Amino acid sequence: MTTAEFTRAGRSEAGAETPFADIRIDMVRPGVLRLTIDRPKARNALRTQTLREIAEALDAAARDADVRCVVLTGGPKVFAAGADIGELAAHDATSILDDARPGHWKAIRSFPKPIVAAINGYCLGGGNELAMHADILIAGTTAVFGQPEVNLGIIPGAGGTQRLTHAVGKSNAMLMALTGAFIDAQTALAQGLVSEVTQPELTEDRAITIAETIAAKPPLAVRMAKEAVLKAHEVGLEQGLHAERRAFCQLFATEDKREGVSAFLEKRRPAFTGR
Ligand code: CO8
Repeated sequence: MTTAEFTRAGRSEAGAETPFADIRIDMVRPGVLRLTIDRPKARNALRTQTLREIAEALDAAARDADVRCVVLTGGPKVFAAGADIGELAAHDATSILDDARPGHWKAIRSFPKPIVAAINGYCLGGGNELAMHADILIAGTTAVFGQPEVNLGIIPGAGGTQRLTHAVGKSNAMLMALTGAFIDAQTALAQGLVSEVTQPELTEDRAITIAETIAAKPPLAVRMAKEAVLKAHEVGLEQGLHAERRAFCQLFATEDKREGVSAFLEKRRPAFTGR
């Protein structure tokens, strides 16, 4: 995708903030796109438009070779307080069948490049489900995680029952989904929901540093590593090992593999091209 096409999807030529209504995107470092949910008055609640904008921004980023990794955040105060409850109120059992949001979630989970989430404050319901679409989760000490849908007479509807269970195990997931109880950042760390806990003012910086590291790696290897790790959640061991082996062998056909190995043997820094 050309810069001009990407601009039409929301990034200015200069890589500055975007005209989206509910999100902001900017190139925060070379190769690193930051996507910030920006509905502070509604605690970053994810209305359909918010999800659509996130999906559109990621779709454009997927096709932009300049983007190697995405940092997903809600800013310093709140990640996202869940689905927009006002919108949920307008649905009944028939209209929810034609809901546009599953399509947007599908686009988000199909994003092939790594996403690092920087989470401060409330990360609830659909917000926690969005965070779990990221590949690496970094939490500030103020982060609070929960799946409080049960309090509304519903259950998580964007993969929460599945991804949360994979992340924290059955008993911990049940505790959250059945009681609606929140957990703090340290508990989320202990349970394996997040990778690290930082001071809140450092959460984004830490996520950006990780994203920068990833952005400097050979993109094809990064993409296949993400795909292979996700397979561990999706298929049985035999199929997962087969997918890993296939990706491993494919990478032996890349220029980046030749460059990475040569650079190591020649004791120099590699120059990866993404081919
Ligand atoms: N939806 C819509 N508006 C919200 C939401 C929300 N999820 N959360 C907060 N707001 C709004 C409030 O209505 C309020 O608006 P106003 O100022 O106009 O009255 C404003 O944000 C500030 O909220 P509070 O005054 O309540 O702020 P507090 O700091 O006191 O409390 C909380 C923050 C704890 C986050 C509290 O607002 C709260 O409990 N929010 C609801 C949390 C929740 O139940 N989330 C789950 C929603 S259901 C869900 O996510 C289902 C997922 C289904 C699939 C995914 C689809 C995207």
